[in-house]
Amino acid sequence: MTASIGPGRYDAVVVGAGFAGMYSLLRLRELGFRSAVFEAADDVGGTWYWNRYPGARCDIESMDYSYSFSPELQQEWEWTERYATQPEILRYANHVADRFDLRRDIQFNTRVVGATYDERDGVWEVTTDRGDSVSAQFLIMAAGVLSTPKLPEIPGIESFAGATYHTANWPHAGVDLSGLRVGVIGTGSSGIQSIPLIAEQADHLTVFQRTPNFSSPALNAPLDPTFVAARKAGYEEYRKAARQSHIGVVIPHRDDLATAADPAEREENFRSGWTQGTLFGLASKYADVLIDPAANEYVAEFVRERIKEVVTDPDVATKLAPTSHPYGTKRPCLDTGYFETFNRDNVTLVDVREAPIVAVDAAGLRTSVAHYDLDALVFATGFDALTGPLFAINPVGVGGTTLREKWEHGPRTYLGLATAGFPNLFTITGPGSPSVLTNMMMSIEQHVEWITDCVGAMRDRGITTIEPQVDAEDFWVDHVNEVGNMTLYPKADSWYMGANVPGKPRVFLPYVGGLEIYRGICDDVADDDYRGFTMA
Ligand code: NA7
Repeated sequence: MTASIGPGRYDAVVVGAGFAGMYSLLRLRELGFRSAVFEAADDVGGTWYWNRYPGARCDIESMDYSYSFSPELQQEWEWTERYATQPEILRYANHVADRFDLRRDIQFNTRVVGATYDERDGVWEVTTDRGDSVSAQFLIMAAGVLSTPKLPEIPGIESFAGATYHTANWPHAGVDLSGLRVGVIGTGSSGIQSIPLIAEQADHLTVFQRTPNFSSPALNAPLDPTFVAARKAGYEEYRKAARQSHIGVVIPHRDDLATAADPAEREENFRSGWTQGTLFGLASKYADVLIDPAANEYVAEFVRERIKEVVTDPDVATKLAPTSHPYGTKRPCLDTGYFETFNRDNVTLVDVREAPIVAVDAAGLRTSVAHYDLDALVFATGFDALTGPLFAINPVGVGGTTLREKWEHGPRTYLGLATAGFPNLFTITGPGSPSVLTNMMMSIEQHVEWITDCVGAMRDRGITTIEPQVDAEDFWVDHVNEVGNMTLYPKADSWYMGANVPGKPRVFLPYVGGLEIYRGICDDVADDDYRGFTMA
């Protein structure tokens, strides 16, 4: 059953029915709040609804990347692989929607296009692309962080005679690329996951790489039933530890420094990290990898050596070996046969840093030195991350100020949850929260629980509005920047820094202090009568 949201007044409007929106709805319902959820897609799943490109898969392990709030849910659901594929995660999202009967409050095929705060009545007026207009006391932005796909700024894209695809908007019926000359632009996670499978299908694949990325083998495999049984037996304890961990996944804490380590021992450690097949296997071996350039270089060189071992053509191997950013400062990737793909006869790597892309034309793509004839072009070019989905709605707050105007020089939030001048508006895993630096499921649960506890407490105390104080927000923005600047992250032109979108302010968007520290701060704020917020 799906909803048709009628006009009128709601306690809360939730934007988006991905994992953040679904859990928000469930918690609001438990509070007895009358809630309406709008979702642009025709079903639940958010990121996992849209990103259907070949090879799309989570790179946090399935038994971590799943809700922990319901012991029954986590016991009954059976993941089949260590790293779940997009279809399996989407099946899980659908199972959750059915199990908790969520669809009756979700209106699909409906994009929220505007939200204006009515100061007189203290409500948000929310409008959609289908002409709905509803008002709500609370507005919860669960619109995702990697949900505004970005095309490259290349002249002539519209003139291309073949088919074009963005990895984040992949046709639901799938795409048959067999027999075609395919070009892929982009070598982030989406490119690195899809390129090996596209290469198997295409007659010829040309990969246009601007920045080589660090990637390590995922070592994906079917889940071992003994491991699953043991994890399920201790799931509650494991989840407790994950909630109190730095990244929302339980990994050993280390104080040792790579720069102080014995070289043989360091090599040994990196080899063991490499064979873990996890995103953090290498960076977590030493405490200084993301802080000290010398320590980072040890990891970077280790990965470059592995690439050179796999790729048979030394020129291609050199081009694939990242040297322009420290390890981990762009999201590292987990792959299945990515570097091996460049040993295939039907795959060509084009370094577009060396020979920049000039234009797309009807027949293909032109760089400064050559023309590549193509039948299909795949954009694995990423997203306007974190702020893009919020600016697409561009809420209008107190005094008619838009979020875009307020965040002109970079996002300003208190705890990554709310922003002054926009009362009763909450963001989930937005800027200033640990968000994309963590297992998103753990961050989503923490945010949703904090927000719903807050609005429940407000109702119980007869409080109608909550809004951050400007000095508390200033303090948080400074703190987020300060800890970000203690790391090597700002050294890369990454989407974490907003660097992939022309004109976007160069600001480190997520909070790198760690989920456990962040959770403690949020709990303290709530326990201290929502310190830093004005409640009226
Ligand atoms: P990413 O990680 O932002 O990757 C986008 C890729 O596209 C990256 O290699 C970019 O190169 C490349 N790109 C973007 N624009 C261009 C142009 N104009 N020319 C050439 N190359 C270009 O997006 P993904 O979808 O792969 O992954 C996003 C996140 O999803 C990922 O980090 C995980 O958290 C899951 P650049 O590096 O900017 O030089």
